[in-house]
Amino acid sequence: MTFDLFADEMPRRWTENLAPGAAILHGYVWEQAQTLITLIDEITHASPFRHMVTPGGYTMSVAMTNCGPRGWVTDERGYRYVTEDPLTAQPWPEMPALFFQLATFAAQAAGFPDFFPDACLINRYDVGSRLSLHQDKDERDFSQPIVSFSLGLAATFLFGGIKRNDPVQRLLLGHGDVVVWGGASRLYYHAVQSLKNGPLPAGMPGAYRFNLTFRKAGY
Ligand SMILES: O=C(O)CCC(=O)C(=O)O
Ligand SMILES: [Mn+2]
Repeated sequence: MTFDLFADEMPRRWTENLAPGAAILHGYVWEQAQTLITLIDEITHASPFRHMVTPGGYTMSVAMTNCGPRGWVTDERGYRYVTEDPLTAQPWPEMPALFFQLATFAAQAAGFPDFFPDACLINRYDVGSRLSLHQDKDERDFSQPIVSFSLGLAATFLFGGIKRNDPVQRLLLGHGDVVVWGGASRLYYHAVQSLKNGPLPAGMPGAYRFNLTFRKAGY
């Protein structure tokens, strides 16, 4: 068996509970992955990936864009959600119906039946890109979970606790995996370790990992 075959083998669907309110739905969007990748390509024709700058002046190694009514941005003025892409001065591209549907189904499967995302942040990790330990706390409605899809190269996801220095679980997220965290773990710290090269699933335009996080910004 070659690595390429391994990358394209249909994974077993199973749920791994991480903490109260948090779970990995392994393989949950594997069957729709190629369509999701095509939709990401369409979105990024209208609102391209870009490397945003943190308020501290650091250029993020992860390239980002958004779709949906709200989009997460960072610049020297801070972190926030905005309705227009600052790069194009146009509204963010619409959230594809398939994105919305899969995100709400995944939330439901993880115990959050009323999820209604109004924002989808799309991250692109190149080999070597990473995301340092943080909380998702720029949303106004913490009763709604975060739903996160992984596509492409596998990554090590660190899932901690409510305090920055709580111990972290190291979890491998592969093509088609979904993580949901809400309820008691909605504000748990998390990170993505520096992306390594590895088996690339079919349909990926390059040696990347895409991550979609669905959020209820609630602005
Ligand atoms: O890439 C991931 O798996 C997590 C992304 C994330 O935490 C974020 O965009 O806030
Ligand atoms: Mn996050």
